Amino acid sequence: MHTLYFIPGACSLATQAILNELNQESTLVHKLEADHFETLNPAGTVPVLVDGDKVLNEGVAIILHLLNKHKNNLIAESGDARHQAIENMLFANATMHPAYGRLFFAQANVNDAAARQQVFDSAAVAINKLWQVVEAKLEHMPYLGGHDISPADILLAVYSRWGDFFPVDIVLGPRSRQMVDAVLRRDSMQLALQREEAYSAGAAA
Ligand SMILES: N[C@@H](CCC(=O)N[C@@H](CS)C(=O)NCC(=O)O)C(=O)O
Repeated sequence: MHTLYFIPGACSLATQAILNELNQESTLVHKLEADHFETLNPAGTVPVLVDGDKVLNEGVAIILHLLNKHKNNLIAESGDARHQAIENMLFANATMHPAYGRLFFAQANVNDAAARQQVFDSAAVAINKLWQVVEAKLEHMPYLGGHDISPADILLAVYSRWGDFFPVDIVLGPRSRQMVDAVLRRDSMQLALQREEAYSAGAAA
């Protein structure tokens, strides 16, 4: 049994989708409802996963922990294909995620509207450039992992939803759009979204 600390729509959504892909049960706890969240993750970020007596931080490390533990078709067991899958996960988590992070940072910290829009626009240029990198990676295959979905596809699909919160034009190429839509339609993601919604509805009731 796992406990996943989350924020609705945040990158913890990818962790939950992966738990669902692996048919692993999880209890969700909103970060703001956790007792002393900083003892679970001093950095203050989600996802945090508690798996038995282990407290795990950092999205990619959490996903690798789950993939090592549970048999799956999401990542190759060894060799170049595994290396490529990890590289793609880090491209998503350490390159694309921070690029979107600039939008959230500007929203929270730049008070002057014109200056804020300028930061939004520059961030969007950088994000669009990275989506072009994804588009190139998908030239010969539907997913970053090849014919089948991989963890990096799930991470990128979650981040792709964040552009909607800001007055920016984030442009995904047609192959990236197709990949993202396929990931968002999957049962694992639909269930994750429904559980986040149900949690929020329960909290509001
Ligand atoms: N590299 C970290 C990034 C985590 C991160 O930035 N999470 C964001 C949400 S996507 C967060 O928790 N921000 C703090 C907050 O919103 O309270 C990871 O993958 O775990």
